[in-house]
Amino acid sequence: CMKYTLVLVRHGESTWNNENKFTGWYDCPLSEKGEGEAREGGRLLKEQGFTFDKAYTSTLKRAIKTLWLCLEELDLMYIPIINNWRLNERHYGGLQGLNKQETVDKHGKDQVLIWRRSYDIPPPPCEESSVHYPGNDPMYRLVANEDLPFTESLKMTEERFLVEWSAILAPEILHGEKLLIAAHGNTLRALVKHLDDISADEICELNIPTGVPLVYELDENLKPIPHPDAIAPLKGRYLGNQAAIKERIGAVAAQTK
Ligand code: DG2
Repeated sequence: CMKYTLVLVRHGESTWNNENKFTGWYDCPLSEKGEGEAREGGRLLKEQGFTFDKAYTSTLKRAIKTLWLCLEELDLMYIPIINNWRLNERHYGGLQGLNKQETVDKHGKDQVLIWRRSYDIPPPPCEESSVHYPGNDPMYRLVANEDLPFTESLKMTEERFLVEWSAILAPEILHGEKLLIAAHGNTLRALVKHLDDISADEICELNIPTGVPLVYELDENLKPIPHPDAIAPLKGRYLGNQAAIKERIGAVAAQTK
């Protein structure tokens, strides 16, 4: 039987999503369209009667703002928000700031697909002197140096996210707290890979749309209970118009043609 509800949301469209640039840990804001998507996500949750006790997000403003807009629509601005770098997007290394389509033109579609979607092959690293190296950003002043990435594969992202998941989030869910997680395309791919037990091969095909709440019902072992509206290999369901959501999933895949 259904025991716990967990809701995940990828931030709304960011300015760099809109410009089709590899973003990773770069801290760009939401685009105007992205703010609208975030509000719409909050409205859907409100409409369907969801409520939350606590929210988790990254240290990046596109996810934080998405959470704020969702909570405003839900009239839940009072709940505690925890910001943690372990929920940050996968670090895109030396690709951060490059245009995705131009990178395809230069390195070929297959190579770029490996960088975007393979499980354990990281993109090329950034330089230590680069603005993209988190060691040069005061935001990460208190994070141990050995935790700061020069680049990350999905596997590395999963490992550092699961530290926080296992130590903090999973116990809170088991304790009965209703959590809302606002994060990123690849951190959410990492989390659902873990929850839904998706293989390294299958995860390459999985794209997550911006601003759409993804609802999981979990059993007493935090295993997802398959929902009839779930789009395989996910067991959780997206809220909203299913045809429109499928189109938006396709648009994420089509960022590199
Ligand atoms: C995108 C995901 O991250 O890009 O880093 O460019 O979710 O924060 O917009 P997000 C980025 P892809 O892995 O889909 O290329």
